Amino acid sequence: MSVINDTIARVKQMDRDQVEFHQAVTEVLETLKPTAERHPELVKAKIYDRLVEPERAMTFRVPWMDDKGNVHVNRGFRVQFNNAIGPFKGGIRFHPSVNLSIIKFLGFEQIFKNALTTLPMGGGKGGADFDPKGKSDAEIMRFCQAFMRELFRHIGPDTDVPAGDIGVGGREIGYMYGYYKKIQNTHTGVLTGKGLEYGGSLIRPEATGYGAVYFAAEMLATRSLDFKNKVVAVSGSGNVAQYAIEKATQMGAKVISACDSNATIIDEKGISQDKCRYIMDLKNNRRGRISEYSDEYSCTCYEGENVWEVLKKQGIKVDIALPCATQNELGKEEAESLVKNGCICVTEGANMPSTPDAVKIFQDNKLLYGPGKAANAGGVATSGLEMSQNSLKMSWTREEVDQRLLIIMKSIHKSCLDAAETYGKKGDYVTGANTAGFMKVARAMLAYGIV
Ligand code: NDP
Ligand code: 2IT
Repeated sequence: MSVINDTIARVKQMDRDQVEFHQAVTEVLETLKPTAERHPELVKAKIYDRLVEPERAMTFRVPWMDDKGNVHVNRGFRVQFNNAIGPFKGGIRFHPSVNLSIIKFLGFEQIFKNALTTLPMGGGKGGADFDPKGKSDAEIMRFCQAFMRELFRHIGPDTDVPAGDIGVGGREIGYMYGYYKKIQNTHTGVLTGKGLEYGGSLIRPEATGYGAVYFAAEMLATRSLDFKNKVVAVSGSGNVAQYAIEKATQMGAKVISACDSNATIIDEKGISQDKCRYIMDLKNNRRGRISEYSDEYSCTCYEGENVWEVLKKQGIKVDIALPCATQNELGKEEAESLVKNGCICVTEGANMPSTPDAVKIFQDNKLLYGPGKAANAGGVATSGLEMSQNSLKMSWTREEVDQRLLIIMKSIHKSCLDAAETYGKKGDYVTGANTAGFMKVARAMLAYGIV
């Protein structure tokens, strides 16, 4: 479909160096070609060209002072991508690799993800090229305050509602929300992922990891399979990975891996609930390295390699793979090795963790493959539930929120399969997720006219 090809070509030409953004746009738009054939009204209204252009993209200076009195300057970002179906919504990432391309890819993915959740949320993303590693609490606080000193003017509970992502968890949200409240003198649901004492929702910390496992369970059920006695590989050891490990283990699986940016641990005995709590304490309280796990539990540790590289090199077999670390962590050769070793299901807790070549290998070999924008939507869905509770000035119980999360994940799974079938790609979760998310947003954009 030439309209779609033209849009992809335009993005590549206009935003030449934004490789991650090109990757996300190409992956989504390629699967949307049938929508352009069936809905000439979308083509006429230039919905595809409008979709790839953010409503607005801000970059800003973030000056801050370290404990020794040295001044540093970082670059902050907020990309407000699309608010057709609700306020802009999406996380904030603090990582030295952050640039406009990465924030745009994440914001673009967020549009479709948020539409899939069934809740009224548009897509956005933000962050800074700040490295939280090795910083004191006071330095983190000063950075968060400096970041919010500019961000506050762009956000609001009905305008744009940020949350966490890589490098931004409960501590950072606390510092950012506290500063927003101070300078705006309002107590609103302007950030999600807040602490329970000041408007947070139960289950929000667990939601992305739990949701990804609920989604994987739905995928497995289509082949009459489940997590019981399955060997599972999880990558990462942060928020998403921790709760994916916990939930998969609760469902009867044996999770054998975790990693951080320095090393991978392989624990053939399985990461039990106790060991998972050790990882949570290590990463969230002591801010240590995953290699310490191998000293504590005498298992193997591979320095300088991620989970997928280790599985390939060591020829380790897993039934289910849950990439939960970062974008493009799982490449072609690692995908080939997973397939060769009998992996049946890959469900993404992270955003775009599999490269396009890897995705093709999963699909060609008929693996169950659940793309991040569907499988990890439980996090933002529960952020949506946090917004609802803030508006109602109420808080729901743990069981109530968990039940709603489960229902939402099942509904996303069904929407993906239904849309895939409607658009001639039965069982293809990539087409399903992109198309179902897109059609909701596109119909809203059409209703508004040319704005
Ligand atoms: P965290 O910062 O809590 O954890 C990230 C983890 O990934 C850390 O263990 C980190 O290691 C590891 N990691 C980062 N980069 C690399 C790398 N290059 N190689 C190996 N390991 C790496 O972030 P989250 O768990 O929140 O996010 C993980 C993924 O999930 C991201 O893709 C994020 O966008 C996505 N996501 C997050 C949601 C949320 O609610 N938090 C919701 C939906 C998706 P180290 O400790 O060394 O930095
Ligand atoms: O990628 C994501 O969906 C997130 N980082 C969570 C966003 C949110 O607003 O909860």
